[in-house]
Amino acid sequence: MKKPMILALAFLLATPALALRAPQPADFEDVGAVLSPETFWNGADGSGSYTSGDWNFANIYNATWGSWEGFAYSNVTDTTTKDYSNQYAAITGGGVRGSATYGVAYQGMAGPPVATNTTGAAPISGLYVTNTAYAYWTMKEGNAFAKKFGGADGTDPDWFLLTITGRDAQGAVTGTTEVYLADFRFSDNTKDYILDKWKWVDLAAFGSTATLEFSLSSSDNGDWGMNTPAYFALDSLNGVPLEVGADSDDSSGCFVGAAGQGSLLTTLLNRLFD
Ligand SMILES: [Ca+2]
Ligand SMILES: [Ca+2]
Repeated sequence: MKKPMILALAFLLATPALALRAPQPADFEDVGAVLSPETFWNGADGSGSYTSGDWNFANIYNATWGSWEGFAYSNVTDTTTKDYSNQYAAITGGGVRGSATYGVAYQGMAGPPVATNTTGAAPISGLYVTNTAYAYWTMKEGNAFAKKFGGADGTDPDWFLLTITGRDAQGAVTGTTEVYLADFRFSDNTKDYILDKWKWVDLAAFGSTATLEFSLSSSDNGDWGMNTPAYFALDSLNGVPLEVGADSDDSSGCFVGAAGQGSLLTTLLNRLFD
């Protein structure tokens, strides 16, 4: 482990342009600092977006209907209310590393929510994602609009998928990755899951990226589109992954392979200039 660390550090020191400005992750604590407990921001002020760290999160608010889409942020801790009234809650009941605030995304009529790096295209480490309580309980138990994942006998190969697409400043795709927020496709049903922890998604292989688009799809669809509530929660965008096993069910924080090299660099950058 030491040798690649030293090599990466040497590379950093030999590249002063890289070290001029520390990338600021979107941890949502900056915007969340003025939120009252158990509340959220959903764009009702008509501002059309918010910025946390280096990242701007687009929002569309409809004052006539009191509805929103794109990105909100929240410090709601209620993980047990199962319906739409609890649409701003992450199933974890809080943010990454015990933080209060996290982002909530909803894919509405305008299509996949988009986050934009306000500093332009820059290397990206990844982000944490999890389910919202509303989507989690809908998949777990079903409701009037959506099926219980797995079906009555638990064997239906249902899935709820988040597809993340990175683009450079010119709009060219820098990378695409898929994260299953729920996956019942395993023939061994004991492996079926609905994500209920923060999961690190490594995007280092995307390289220099200006925007991230988050698209949700599901195996459960009807005449009006997807039946599964089109929400997910996010935190620590372009931050540093926790040590494996801390509160992640994911092993992509390991320094393995080419993508790991990018993570290591970003990790060092963040640690050096935090
Ligand atoms: Ca946070
Ligand atoms: Ca299965």
